[in-house]
Amino acid sequence: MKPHEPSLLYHLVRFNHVRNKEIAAILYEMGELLEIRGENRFKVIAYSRAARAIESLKEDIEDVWRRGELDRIPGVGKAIAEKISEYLTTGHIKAYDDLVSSTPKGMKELLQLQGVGPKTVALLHEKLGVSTVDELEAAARQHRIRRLPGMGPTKEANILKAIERHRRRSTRIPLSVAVRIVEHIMRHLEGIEGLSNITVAGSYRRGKETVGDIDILATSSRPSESIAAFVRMPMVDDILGQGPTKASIIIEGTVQVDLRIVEPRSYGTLLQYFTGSKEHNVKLRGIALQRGYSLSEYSLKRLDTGEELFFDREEDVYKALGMQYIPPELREDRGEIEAALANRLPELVDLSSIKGDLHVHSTWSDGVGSIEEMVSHARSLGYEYIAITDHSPSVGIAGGISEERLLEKVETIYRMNEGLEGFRILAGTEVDIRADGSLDYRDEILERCDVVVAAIHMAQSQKEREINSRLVAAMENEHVDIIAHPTGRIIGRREPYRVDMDLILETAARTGTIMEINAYPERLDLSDEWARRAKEMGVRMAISTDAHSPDQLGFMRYGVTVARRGWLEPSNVINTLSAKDLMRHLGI
Ligand code: DGT
Ligand code: CA
Ligand code: CA
Repeated sequence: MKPHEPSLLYHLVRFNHVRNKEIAAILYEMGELLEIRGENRFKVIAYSRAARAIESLKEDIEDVWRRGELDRIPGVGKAIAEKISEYLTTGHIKAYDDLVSSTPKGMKELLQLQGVGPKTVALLHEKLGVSTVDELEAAARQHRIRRLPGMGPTKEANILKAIERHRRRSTRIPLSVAVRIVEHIMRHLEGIEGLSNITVAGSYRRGKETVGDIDILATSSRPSESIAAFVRMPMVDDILGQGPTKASIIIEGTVQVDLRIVEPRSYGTLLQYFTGSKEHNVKLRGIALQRGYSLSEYSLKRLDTGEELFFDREEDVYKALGMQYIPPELREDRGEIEAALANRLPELVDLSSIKGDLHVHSTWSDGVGSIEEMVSHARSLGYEYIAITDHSPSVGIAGGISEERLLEKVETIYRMNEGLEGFRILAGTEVDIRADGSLDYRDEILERCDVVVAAIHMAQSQKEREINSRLVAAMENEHVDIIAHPTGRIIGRREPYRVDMDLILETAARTGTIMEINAYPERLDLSDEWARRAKEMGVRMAISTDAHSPDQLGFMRYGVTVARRGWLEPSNVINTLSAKDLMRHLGI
């Protein structure tokens, strides 16, 4: 992550209260640690009460301290005032440091479990000697928890569930999994009476490659009934929280979905806010302040007159701030606000501008669709062409085909094209770049193909220098048109191979080699950031699905999302060309 740049807003809103927040956080934590350790209840309460008072203090605590009035803050007694004073003078509180160092680390982690508070942690520690999540799990499995005062079989089972969730909590889900879940939920939400304007916001709407949780906004004529119907949906595993206009549920074991029922008149600002990213929002609020407005999720308020403007459409929020509408995929604070203010946002590529797919497999290698089936599905998507690019022999596990078979395939495709009207099948290959940088087919064979896609599959653990020279050698081969999945990463499973991408993109620019944005959901390779760099370096890209079945041609949407997040315009993407222009470009 790039270093955080303090924005104007940060200074205006946060600066004055930074100390207050720090101190409140420490006091809260002291209260919890004391409670875990079974300390006197009044002492525990004193800390949380003081923390709350400081949190809601209107003025800077340092000013109060300079006036010597710390103990005049309601809830702050002499002992706590001394600790605050110690903090403001020395930067730390000895009693806090001692408390932290003498509390087993695992006990603080126990507090993060849903439904487990300091009192429970203290009880578990005192009665069962539990001080880590693992020990708690063992105790629950041995049914030692249900016998404790105030516990029981249900609470014990809930603890096990909370542990499971806690363990998987950091796992973000791939966008494609989120899409499947959202589509499933949507079918149910659409049937809930009174619920309308349902939009998924958050990282999902921005099209991030992985999604932490799913944030849904909607309006409703009967909010509490809508919420009740939401938490009753059949696929709900758990309800994390439920209020009159908001609920959080767990689906498929670990995926959190939040539904917020919002006011129609603020729908535009709310959608803007909950789409994020946080970094984008922070910068946008800074711009609003510069223009004399305070932007919140409810309204845009004039600072001088206090007049409040409401927006039911998100577009109007950006308009009121004097900038172009920013597509959600760009909202990462990577220069999009500056570009929108200067009226220089890119005209992003979209699915409707895609005219074909340049990397798909058929039953000739490891695909499950015949060429005819792939073609017929491609035509149903409105495409003008498709390149059938089966594997070469080195990739034996993927059914790579011999030179003879490839030539046979090329002939077959030529014949098929003769009977086709308004569609072109390109005879291609996904040729393996071998460990020594040579290609898996001889040049005279590659020459017979319309499209040559080259890729590394084997020997991926080589040193950077070796990987670089393999890719450069492939790009320098005059028959190679496209490099597939250029970094080799598999999301959540395999890091990119060691490769100098700047060198690779420079070579692509020099040799006119097209770089692939592989749309396969586990790949998304090039990533959004590399795609943007490639664009800046003048490299053209192909968005390709690597489909191994007809329905996987539908992965194109994920590739297009990556391209949009990489600021790509149609002219940066080769498969926005018509069949005629593409063939001219490829010299067919
Ligand atoms: P995720 O769920 O980790 O993939 O990422 P997001 O972006 O969906 O984040 P999430 O679910 O925590 O919050 C949804 C949006 O709400 C986020 O994109 C922006 C907004 N938001 C949340 N917390 C804050 C905040 O502290 N400040 C600001 N300005 N916006 C926030
Ligand atoms: Ca989210
Ligand atoms: Ca959320």
